[in-house]
Amino acid sequence: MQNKTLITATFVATAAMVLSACAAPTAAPAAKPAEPAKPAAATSAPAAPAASTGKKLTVLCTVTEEWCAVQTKAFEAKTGIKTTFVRLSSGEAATKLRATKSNPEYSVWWGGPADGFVAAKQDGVLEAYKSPAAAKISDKQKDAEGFWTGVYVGALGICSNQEELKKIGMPVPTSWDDLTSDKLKGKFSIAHPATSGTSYTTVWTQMTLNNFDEAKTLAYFKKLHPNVFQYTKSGVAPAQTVGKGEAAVGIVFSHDCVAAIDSGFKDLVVSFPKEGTGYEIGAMGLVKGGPEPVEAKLWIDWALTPEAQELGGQAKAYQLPTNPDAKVHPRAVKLSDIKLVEYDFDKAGKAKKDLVAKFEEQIATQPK
Ligand code: S7P
Repeated sequence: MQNKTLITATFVATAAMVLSACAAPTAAPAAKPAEPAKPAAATSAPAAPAASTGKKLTVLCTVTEEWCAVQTKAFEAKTGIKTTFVRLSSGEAATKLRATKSNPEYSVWWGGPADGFVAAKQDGVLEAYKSPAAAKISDKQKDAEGFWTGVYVGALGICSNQEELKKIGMPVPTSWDDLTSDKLKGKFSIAHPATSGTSYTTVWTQMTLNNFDEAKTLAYFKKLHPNVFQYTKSGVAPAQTVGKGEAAVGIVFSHDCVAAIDSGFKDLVVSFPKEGTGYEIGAMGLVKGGPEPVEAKLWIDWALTPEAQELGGQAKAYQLPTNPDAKVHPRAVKLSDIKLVEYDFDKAGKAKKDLVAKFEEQIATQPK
């Protein structure tokens, strides 16, 4: 059930949608991708493990620290497996997995856009595991060979600080072009695609909008570059930067801007580019040769249950669940309300290494 009193969704003149702290989604639908879970029938039987192996598990975790903590604590309570996590952004996690390929430190990688998992599969750091619980997940939201399985879905949005926009005399941006406005010089926040899966989703969204023309895509980021206040490592960070007024506008997954609003940054507002926006399937995968394979498989089984997928709200993580039996949080942004690009995760993942290298060469090196 959507709580219609919490999130604003107003169509502005340009037909892009704006969300802020005060009212409810009312927007008309646009393009539809793999629409994830519907509000739940609360009765599905979880495929979660009942007994403890008496062992431990360290999760390589790419969602927010807060959500990693909620999820690992719940898994430990459910299974008795002592569960800790290390939080790394998508690009950093992939680098870590490649660097430790001959002696892996982690057994499961949980969270972050699926294209990062496609790239990791190519790098040979993941192992196929088709969880019985994955039968519930749409074929569009999992790898056919079982190298990754989707756990949540969310769309990129523009996160703006209304007070900062007033100071520079700019309305809430509603297009990708608006982000290149001179008024935003030094006032735009974005993560770097080498470290951040969110940022790579932005790069691939531009690739899609530019008909897979790399030169045009990189030209867009060159034009945007003078506006960039700072390339952050993590994809979530721009919501904080903009919330604090250090920048006026940022690009993040829209749920991260909604979470920032709920954390007290009340001047923030979410809008969506009228040309269409990109989205993620947040995924997980078994690490090849990891030290805790039994526990890692139990994690994957459990993470696909409605019980596990409904925990995000406790950490202000409002992504849409992939299990159709899981309840959708009232603060979640429905994909049917937004115009989305046709995002090809496989193609995006396979192009990632090359495209990120070109971004580093031609636009900016990654933050240290
Ligand atoms: O949990 C919030 C969330 O935005 O974090 C992931 C995001 O890509 C962060 O990782 P990066 O630092 O690599 O960008 C998303 O998958 C997720 O929705």
